[in-house]
Amino acid sequence: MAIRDILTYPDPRLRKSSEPVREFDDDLHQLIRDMTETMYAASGIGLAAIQVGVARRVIVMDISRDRNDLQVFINPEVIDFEEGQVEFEEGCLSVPGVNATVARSARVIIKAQDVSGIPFEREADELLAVCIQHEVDHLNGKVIVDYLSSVKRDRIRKKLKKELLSMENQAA
Ligand code: GNR
Ligand code: NI
Repeated sequence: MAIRDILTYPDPRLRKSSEPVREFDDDLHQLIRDMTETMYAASGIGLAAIQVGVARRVIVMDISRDRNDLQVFINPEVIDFEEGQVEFEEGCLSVPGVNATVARSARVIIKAQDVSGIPFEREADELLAVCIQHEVDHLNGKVIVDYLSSVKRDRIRKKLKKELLSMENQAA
């Protein structure tokens, strides 16, 4: 297992739309193990593959308090958005130090495949519904700053770009 680097906004790779998984092979399972380790190491509740630079439709998630309830969704789709919205203050491991209040469906039906490719459906509400919609956004190249005004988004982009440059200069 290995902890992988998490890409940060405005890295252009975070804008890519991820491709469906077709082969449920060792490579996929290795990716899932690395994503899981990376998510736990970063104290996140979810991670999409594109956040570690892999443009595949893979999500890992653990919203449990004890951090012992891993959920994996391959090729997830929201097949039904039920009525009613929730507003939640969201964070993102790819946009460090930023919170954005996002309104999303309070209850959704998810269709996905498990690590072996077996399809399943489940209903999600509360934090699970918020998190899965956040992760599906990543698979479609969308990040939480897109829910902010363009003025705020620009400010965040400049700040994070500057931080990234100073980190690169320190490393050099
Ligand atoms: O760790 C995370 N916390 C979080 C909090 C509120 C709403 C969504 C999230 S997901 C985020 C991890 C992450 O960036 N996943 O893509
Ligand atoms: Ni995120």
